[in-house]
Amino acid sequence: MHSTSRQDYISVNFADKGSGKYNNSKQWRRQSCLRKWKQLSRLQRSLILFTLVLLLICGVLSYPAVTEHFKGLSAGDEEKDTESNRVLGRGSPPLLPEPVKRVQPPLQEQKRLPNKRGPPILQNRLQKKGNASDVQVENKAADGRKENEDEALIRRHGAVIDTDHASDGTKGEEHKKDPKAPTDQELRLHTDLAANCSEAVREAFRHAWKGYKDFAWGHDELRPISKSYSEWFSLGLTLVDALDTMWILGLKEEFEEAKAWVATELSFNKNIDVNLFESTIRILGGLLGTYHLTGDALFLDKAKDIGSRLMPAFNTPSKIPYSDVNIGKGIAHPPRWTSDSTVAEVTSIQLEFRELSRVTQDPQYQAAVGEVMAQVHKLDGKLDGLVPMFINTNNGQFTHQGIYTLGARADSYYEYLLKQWIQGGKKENQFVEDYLQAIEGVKKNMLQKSSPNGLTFVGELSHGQFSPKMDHLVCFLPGTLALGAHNGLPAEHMDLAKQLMETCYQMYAQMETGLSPEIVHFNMHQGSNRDIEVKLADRHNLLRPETVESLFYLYRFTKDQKYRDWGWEILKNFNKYTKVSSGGYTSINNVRDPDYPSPRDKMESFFLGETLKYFYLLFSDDPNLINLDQYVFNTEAHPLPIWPATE
Ligand code: DMJ
Repeated sequence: MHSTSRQDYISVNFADKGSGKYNNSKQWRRQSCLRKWKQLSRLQRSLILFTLVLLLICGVLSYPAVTEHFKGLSAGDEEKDTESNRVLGRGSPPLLPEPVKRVQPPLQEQKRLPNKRGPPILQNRLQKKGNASDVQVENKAADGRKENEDEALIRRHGAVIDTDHASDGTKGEEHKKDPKAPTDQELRLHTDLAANCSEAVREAFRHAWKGYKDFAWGHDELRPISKSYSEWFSLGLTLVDALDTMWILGLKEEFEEAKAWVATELSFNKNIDVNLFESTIRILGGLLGTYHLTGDALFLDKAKDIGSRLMPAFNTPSKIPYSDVNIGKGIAHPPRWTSDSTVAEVTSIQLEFRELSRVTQDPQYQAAVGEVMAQVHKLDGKLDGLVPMFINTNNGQFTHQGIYTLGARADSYYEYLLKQWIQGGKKENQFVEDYLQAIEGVKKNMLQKSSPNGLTFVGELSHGQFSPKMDHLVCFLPGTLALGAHNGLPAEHMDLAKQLMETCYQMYAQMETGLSPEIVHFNMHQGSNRDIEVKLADRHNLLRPETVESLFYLYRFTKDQKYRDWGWEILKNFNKYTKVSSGGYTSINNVRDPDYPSPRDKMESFFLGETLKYFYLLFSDDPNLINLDQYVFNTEAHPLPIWPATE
């Protein structure tokens, strides 16, 4: 039935073929051709065949639709590779996506691509909200509003690009001259985007502050999930750590209420044990930084008070300070289980005490911390300038020798070598010599590349054995290297800074939440299919600042927009996975589970003191907002002045 209605190519053809009539003359022609072909010599046949094949190839290639088709296919393949690079971090280079204008796949699809991270700012702004932790309870209304603003910005950006490439002859010419140079409009747009990002940081700060104010006012740390607080030193740690951040962000109201608390409530005359390093970098550093920004003597008085109360820590047989001091009783002691102090702790209090001496004209502070540096400089047990993690307060010798890391317990030793040199006007050569030697030591002993994508990373060394383990804390290093290069140290330090910056970014981008774990392990074996592994116990994120800090330095010195894009992406993910609706942000247990990142119920003071400050400075277009030729940041992001040449 069906076939009769389509008789033109079914019924008729089959019938003719079956009867044999239709092909009679054709058959005869074929037979005669065959006879002629057989009469030809083998050489003649080969020549004919060769010519026919050649003609066929030329014909195919000269047919535009076909070539376009093949070109299209290979372009598609390339795109696919780039896409899988984005998903799995595969291929080299580029490891990172180009800033394409592309709409994100729907949420369900995103879920199918769990590792998909990394699109820069414009692309990110199109990312759909959703699947945040059920506990964190995002501020949906605010997010919705932000998203609309973002999309409007993207549309405007799109318009700029399109206009430039379309009818405007002059702009077209400009593009021909230097296709990479941003147009004035694009520059204005970047400023516009940056202003919006800065506002997002201020919003994040206000949200964090609200939680602190509502549930932890005057206490050390907010516990945002349980709407309570925790004490460490009982000194309003978050408030003091955040003072200069509020000043820098222009949050006057918040600053004034915090200042009032400092004036009326902050007392160091308390029978409490504090950790020398932590209270120096957060409290002494915070007060000194705020004093310099505001000129308000209140903060200097408080700085003098805490500084002098910390001094008993240096009363040890070796002059290497104890880890803890009772600031009420004036008695210091090591931890109960050891007489060792941590190397990073005793060598990362110098910027603050040196500055305290300068502003008080009292040399005792600088002398005490200078003695520590002088001793550490002379000690045996270093490996190419790299220091072990512990030092004994009785004999002043390194202990637990043979273990080297740029992470916990050693990190800021290297940072403060460079920064003391900068703080003192680059005159104290010992510091920069030790720093340069240490960086050579890192390059020689600790630097490796991961597989399959060749991410440069800094591993650890244990008795000659290399371990491809890297703490998030190590991500201070790109920023420090860049700062050194900015101050005249080898340009190759900047190259290394850029490579490590990319690695630190990948530590975020390759996680399902887009947030870095505390510790990663890099694959070094050929044939591995991912560069970064995370052990179960290392999956937490404490809202740490190091990567954002380095992004800030890298952007300041290179003006490469990608560093802002990466920062924006990280900020978005902090908002998505760590923001608590009732106020505050929480550290999380599992950066690999976007459905339940598992809140730890703690907002560390450095989130306000450092992380949000560096975010803000990253997006600020004002190079004088903490000019890096006038200020040096302590390891808790408190700006201290670089000493004038006359001093
Ligand atoms: C901060 O207190 C400081 O940045 C310190 O140098 C390292 N640990 C935290 C942030 O991670």
